[in-house]
Amino acid sequence: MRAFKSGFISILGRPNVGKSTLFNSILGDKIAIVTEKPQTTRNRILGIKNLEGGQLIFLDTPGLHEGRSELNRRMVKTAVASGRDADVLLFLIDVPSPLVEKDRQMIESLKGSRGVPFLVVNKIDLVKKETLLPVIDQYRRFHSFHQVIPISAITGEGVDILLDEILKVLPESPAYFPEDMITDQTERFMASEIIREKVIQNSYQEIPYCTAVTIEAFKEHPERNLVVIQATIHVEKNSQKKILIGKGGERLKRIGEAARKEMEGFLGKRVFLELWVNVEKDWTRDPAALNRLGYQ
Ligand SMILES: Nc1nc2c(ncn2[C@@H]2O[C@H](COP(=O)(O)OP(=O)(O)OP(=O)(O)O)[C@@H](O)[C@H]2O)c(=O)[nH]1
Ligand SMILES: [Mg+2]
Repeated sequence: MRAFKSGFISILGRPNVGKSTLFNSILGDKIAIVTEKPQTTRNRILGIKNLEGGQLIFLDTPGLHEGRSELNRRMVKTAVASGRDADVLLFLIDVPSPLVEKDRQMIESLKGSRGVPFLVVNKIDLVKKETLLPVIDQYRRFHSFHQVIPISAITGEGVDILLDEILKVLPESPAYFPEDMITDQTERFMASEIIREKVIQNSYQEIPYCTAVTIEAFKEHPERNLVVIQATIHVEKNSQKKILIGKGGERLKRIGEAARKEMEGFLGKRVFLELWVNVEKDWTRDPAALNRLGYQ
């Protein structure tokens, strides 16, 4: 019998390359939020994949970028820290729009890590196969990757090969987590993320980048198969609050309805969701406000 293996795999890359999409696709469940806009993920999110020969613990991370606010800095710090102790580093790139020089800096920032580096070439469903090789060559020139694996996180192409190759390099170890556990995220956190996803999907310009969500109450009523959730959406300015609420409260209502529907699917219960909008002046630059809003 082959020995059981376990280890931590950090998913790293520029914003919007498909890290969270890959994470969800591997776990077979929507754990991390995904949007078409960059800088969606802000925290490290852990997900557990059990295979016959081992336990793979994936860390989804915020995109590596150069934003100026304290929030941007904390996001990047979170990502880099999750790469430091990982056994495997998956550097994801977006093959239709490679950013070789910027990706080079990102890979440099993790050179001290002991993790086995993989180059994961994502979104191959969007390009012709013959365009892959020249891009891969450029990346190979500045870093020696253990493996280069083309995938499509959306269609699932290449993902099983990726899992097999990861398992090969993981250390022998018993499982770290119980077999029925899929994530370390609380239901409260996931509820707040679902609301943030709906805000991002229903807003424009700076709003997605200056929105945070906190859960004020999460009350279960098992006898009625109901959860009552009260949440606050924080923005930085009065003008943003007005836009978010919309004419006659129309936008906020749309966000609330989309969030409630998704929460009901994920909790398997009826959800009563109440949303407020609060102005937390310049919170993305204020360390104390960032701590309060969950970005320590
Ligand atoms: N066509 C195609 N689109 C993809 C693929 N993977 C991700 N996307 C899309 O790319 C966009 C960004 O995906 P995310 O998973 O949120 O990207 P991310 O790297 O987690 O982004 P941040 O959290 O902002 O750093 C979404 O619109 C996805 O649907 C893929 O393999 N093919
Ligand atoms: Mg993400």
